[in-house]
Amino acid sequence: MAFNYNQYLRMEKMPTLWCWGCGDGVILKAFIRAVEKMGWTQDEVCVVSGIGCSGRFSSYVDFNTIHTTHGRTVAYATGVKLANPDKHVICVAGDGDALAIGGNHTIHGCRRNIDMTMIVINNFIYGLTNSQTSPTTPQGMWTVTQKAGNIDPTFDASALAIAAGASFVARENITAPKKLEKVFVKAFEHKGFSFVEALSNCHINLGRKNKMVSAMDNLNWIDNITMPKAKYDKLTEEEQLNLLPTGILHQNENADEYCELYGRIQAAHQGGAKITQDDFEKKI
Ligand SMILES: Cc1ncc(C[n+]2csc(CCOP(=O)(O)OP(=O)(O)O)c2C)c(N)n1
Ligand code: SF4
Ligand SMILES: [Mg+2]
Repeated sequence: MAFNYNQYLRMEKMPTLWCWGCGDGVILKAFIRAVEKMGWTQDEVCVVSGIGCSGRFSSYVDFNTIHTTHGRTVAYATGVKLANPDKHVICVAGDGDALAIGGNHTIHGCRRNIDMTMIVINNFIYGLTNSQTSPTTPQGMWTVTQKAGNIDPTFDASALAIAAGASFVARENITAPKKLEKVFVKAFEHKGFSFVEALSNCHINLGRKNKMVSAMDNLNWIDNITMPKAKYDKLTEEEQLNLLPTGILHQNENADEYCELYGRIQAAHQGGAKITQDDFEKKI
């Protein structure tokens, strides 16, 4: 039987506001298929998105959703998860949202290892607001805020998530939508903070300024700067420069999960007992 996407979409919001050829639609499709593979009901899922073209995500999916303020997805999602540990909480944020204004929240979400998934749609630019430099804009690219080329060193989102303590980190390219779907499933299955960087195109606000006028030009460029991790690992450091490995980059199934630790403290508190430092050490 054909897959019924409409079941997961708010059809009254269609067509989307995304430009023709925008990668956000590819990510939406892979996301829905991954949720379906998990066998979750729509009410068991909560999608929290920020502001940006990527932020529209929560408007289009028919789950519990919060379309929240710029850079604050992890903060809202943390509250949702702690109050509803049984819900599957998924943040969706742009590169600007997750790494510039919301950078601190992202770091501390990774550090706490809360059982949720953060999908960062990295299109290397502020898309919605018309082409301002983001932390992932490659050096040398033209933007409206750096009209003689970006001189900021480029930020590696996945490397940041690993360093900050996320227990699952993966990167995929939207030109491989099946791989993206599989990575989403792996991230959803993981117990702890899973971080997925989905590399996407914004041919309108990155591409047109940088000789990648069509969506395909922009996607070809992403293909040229990415490589599966196994192949990437065989390169010399010099050869790895300016290339991004894809696939699962880091996974630790043994890290303490935050809601579980919090639940144990709560259970110890029940009945109003005072917890000593010795108790605390035993409980966690
Ligand atoms: C507090 C605050 N600052 C600035 C903005 C303006 N603003 C909206 S979206 C955005 C950047 C979007 O870029 P990104 O997060 O990469 O998402 P994309 O549009 O590329 O998906 C900015 C600066 C805002 N809405 N709120
Ligand atoms: S401006 Fe860029 S990111 Fe936004 S919808 Fe258009 S192509 Fe997509
Ligand atoms: Mg962006």
